[in-house]
Amino acid sequence: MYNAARFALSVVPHLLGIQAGGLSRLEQSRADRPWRHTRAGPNSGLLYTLHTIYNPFTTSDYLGVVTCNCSPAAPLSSGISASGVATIASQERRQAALSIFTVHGSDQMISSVSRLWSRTIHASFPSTTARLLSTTSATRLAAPYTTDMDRVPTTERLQKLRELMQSHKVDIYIVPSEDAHSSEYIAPTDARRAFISGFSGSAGTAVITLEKAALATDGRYFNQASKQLDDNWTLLKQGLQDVPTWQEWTLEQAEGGKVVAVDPTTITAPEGRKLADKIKKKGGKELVGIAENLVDQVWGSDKPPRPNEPVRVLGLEYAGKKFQEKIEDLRKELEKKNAAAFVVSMLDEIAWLFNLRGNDIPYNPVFFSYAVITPSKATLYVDESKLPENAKAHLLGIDIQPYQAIFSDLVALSTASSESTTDSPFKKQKYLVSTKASWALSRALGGEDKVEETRSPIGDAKAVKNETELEGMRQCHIRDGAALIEYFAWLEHELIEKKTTLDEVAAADKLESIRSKHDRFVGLSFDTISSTGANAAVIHYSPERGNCSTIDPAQIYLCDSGAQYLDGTTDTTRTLHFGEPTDVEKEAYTLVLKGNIGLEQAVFPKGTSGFALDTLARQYLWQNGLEYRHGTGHGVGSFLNVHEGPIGIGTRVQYSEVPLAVGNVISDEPGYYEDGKFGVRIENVIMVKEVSTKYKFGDKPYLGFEHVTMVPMCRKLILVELLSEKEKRWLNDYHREILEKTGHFFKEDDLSRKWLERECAEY
Ligand SMILES: [Mn+2]
Repeated sequence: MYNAARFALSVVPHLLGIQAGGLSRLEQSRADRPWRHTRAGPNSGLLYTLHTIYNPFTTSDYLGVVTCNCSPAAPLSSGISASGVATIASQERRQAALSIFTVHGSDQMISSVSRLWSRTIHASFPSTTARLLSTTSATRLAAPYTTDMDRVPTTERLQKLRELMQSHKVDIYIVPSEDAHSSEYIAPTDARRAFISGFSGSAGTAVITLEKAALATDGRYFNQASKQLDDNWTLLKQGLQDVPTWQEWTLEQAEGGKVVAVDPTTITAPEGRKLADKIKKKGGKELVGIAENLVDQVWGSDKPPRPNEPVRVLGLEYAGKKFQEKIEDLRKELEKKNAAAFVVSMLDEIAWLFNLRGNDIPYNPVFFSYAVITPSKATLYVDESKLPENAKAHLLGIDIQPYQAIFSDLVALSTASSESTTDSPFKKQKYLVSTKASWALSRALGGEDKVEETRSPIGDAKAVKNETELEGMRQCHIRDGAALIEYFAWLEHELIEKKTTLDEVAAADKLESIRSKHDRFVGLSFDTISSTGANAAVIHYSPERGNCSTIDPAQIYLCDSGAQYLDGTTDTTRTLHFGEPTDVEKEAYTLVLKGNIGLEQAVFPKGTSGFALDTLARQYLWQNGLEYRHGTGHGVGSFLNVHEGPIGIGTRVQYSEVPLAVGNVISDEPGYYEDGKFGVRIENVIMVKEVSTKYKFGDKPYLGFEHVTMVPMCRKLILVELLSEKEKRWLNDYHREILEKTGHFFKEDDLSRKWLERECAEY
């Protein structure tokens, strides 16, 4: 059990004045207790709801559920009494604290309870966002969750920021969304753009001048941003005609010799260079990097601390290759490039390289760190307090330095090499960094002359999975498939037989609880897309608790979800219908399915890239004048990030630069979307393997794919007459394989077994 959470379990009831007699024992098993279904006690007075949900990613062991029945009204410290239910739950990676209780007292008393709770929760789950969701009347108990779309007052924050800008002689300050590692997801402590602007969406850039403030975001977030931004902000709707990009807006503001500043850890070196050039060309003075983040200073003591979650060793039974060998391979790359060192900045690359996994960022099992690999030395920059004894033993021979020491060390390293004599072999050598490394790292190394930006050799090596990783992928997809089968069977039964009203989030919660019962489950690999009807047409739809739709059994339901297991990462999309689909829906689904099968059945010579294969997934849609506006596939990590480069299937130029290779794991996810009506996507994870062909022109290997996802296609949505004989055979074989591999999970589960057998029946 994870200590901080144990603290919470003991201290929260205490703070609330709840008697220990009301505490149930900790569940020992990984039970899927429906912790969100807490019931409130007698309703009188005000109902105060504090709902803390975050840290979907803690690797701490399951904590169980504690229910505190605090009725009749128990006295609280300052004369406030409360009755109701307080619950704290933690699944391996998803923790939550939820309390619904009636508080008798004044507004002031209630706000003091609120503060108490927030502080307690914060102290216990450092990477948890505790917030008061609503203070409302008891009659609203039926809908205890309110939305997270409130307007955030930023006047005071902006004023403080502008004072700091003036003291640094800065006219314009840029606040990107990124953390120091170009992570796709960030920890709450790095959510500076959200703090300063009030806009909490995942993508956007804030630009603050001494008089104005602008927030740029894309079409996914126009609605949310306009609700959350207060009057201090101009919303720059990116992608709309006549709306400047944030860069253009910054350049306009910088005219007349203004100084623009940014925290150089939050922007990549190429981006920093580009922007600096433009500022000078367009009449601004310069772009400066200020090492101390100004927003952090405004945020002050309210800023969540940097997560300090323990790092775990990923055993050889999962990693398949010793980290010492991976470092040796990397050194061969250094030698080829005549480089002095590789400075590793991407968190998933460090986790992969050292066979370690962390818990600092939602959905991504990574930990805050840097690494420097030279021909003779390997240094890992990570705070030692994160390393349990077995991790320290595992890292024997590796120099461990504090996380923040990277910058001064790089300055020292780079200075030492410039001062060495001309005959030094290091004289002409450059430091390799990935193109996604921060401007701060590049500056510490002495800038452009000293640094070579390259596609990361670690990224390339990581994308080619070894036999152990490939087998882990197969195995975790069988368990994950069983979870999805159980979920879809349950969902259909609830909606059709029991006529239960279920919203999109409640359904996603059930799916998570089913997944969490399976072996080696660690957490989700991204936020589940659970979408009904027209919502399925929103490609990046993310249902919001308390503000999402009720699943309509007469509409299409699209579910795109995935999980992290010790032996692999999953990502599966299935589109279902529980009633009578329309002809158009069936046709669209079948064309998407044909594309999915078409890509999977591709056979291609070694050297072919995902760029060249993209049309195979689109061909049947194109033949009917249809199309989808997203890529077809992305690399998938091994118990790492669900999106990983450098491979991909799509029309991005970079996909043409990296050929697919045996051992690559990639998604196959064509779709079709009709705005306002419905959406279809079918996603399997596939792995590149060598196949045998009748001939072998060019005397090179010919490659193909192996699917690992084990979830049937939706029978109701398939128009069999559109399938070729070969496709029908593929479908029958696939369904037979699913039955064989997942059947044993349902020996005592009639509901799931019957659903599975029905969906997998031969065509
Ligand atoms: Mn995907």
